Amino acid sequence: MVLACAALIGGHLSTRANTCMLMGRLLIEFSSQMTMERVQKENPNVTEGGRYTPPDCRPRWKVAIIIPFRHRENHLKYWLHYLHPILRRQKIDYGIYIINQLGEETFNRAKLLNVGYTEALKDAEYDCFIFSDVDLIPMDDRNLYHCYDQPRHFAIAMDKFGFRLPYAGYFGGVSGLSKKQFLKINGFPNEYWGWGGEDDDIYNRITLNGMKVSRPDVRIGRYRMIKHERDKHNEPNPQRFNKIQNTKNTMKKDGISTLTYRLLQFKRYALYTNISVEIGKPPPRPIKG
Ligand code: BGN
Repeated sequence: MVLACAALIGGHLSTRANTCMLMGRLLIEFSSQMTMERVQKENPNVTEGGRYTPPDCRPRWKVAIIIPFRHRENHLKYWLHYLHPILRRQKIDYGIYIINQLGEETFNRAKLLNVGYTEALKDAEYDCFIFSDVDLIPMDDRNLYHCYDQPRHFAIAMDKFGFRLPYAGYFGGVSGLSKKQFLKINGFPNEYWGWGGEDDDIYNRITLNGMKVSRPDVRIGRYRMIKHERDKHNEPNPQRFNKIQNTKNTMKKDGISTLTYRLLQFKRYALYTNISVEIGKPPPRPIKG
């Protein structure tokens, strides 16, 4: 008989169905040198493309983990080093997808996430999508990486914000939506070029469509962010203040239904699948005159 995978019951992991292997609070540090070879040796049961299915139970969700990416190879090593073992202990059925924006045009996080959703679905029948920045590592493995009744915000207590939500409507860093929830909001906006605001737009889409964000306990949703310099070609987007006021009008005409991009490479590595895409550039700003 195949058992259902453990679920959180009243804040505690059910150990009835299968042995609970979670550890709770974890020590996360980034000072030791990390190599892909080491991470590969540590994770022999992860299969080609960064896929894993628990051998001893039947998970409720099939989870695609989508990471928007450009020039962060070092962060990716730490992310894989920490996350593969955590996800395995959580008995998640998952695949890891790195969505790499080719070229040096302005970065567009939310559009890359839409690409990740689309490409992951071409690869397997996922019904749950977790969108994670590459520099965010959960500090507690009870923060379960699957989907919930409502869109989930995972990264609610980051070290850089003093382990608190920076504001009530914050939806950045790591979030997760079921396929149904994602389609209900027409996916994510494609028109946020540069840093900021796209996560607020996604939050607006969720509430405007009658859903509510679900979150873990603040003691469990803790994260460490890998420190880094500000990225090039990802300057704060000056239009973001205006744009987040207009989600109600823009969400129907800008989203997964209008996504266009050019797929240049789809390659399975041992610990992740790498998808390199061209996603274009911001439209020219009208000249005031
Ligand atoms: C907010 C940004 C988010 C970002 C958080 C945390 C904007 C929109 C105009 C207010 N939103 O201020 O995108 O995730 O800070 O850094 O800039």
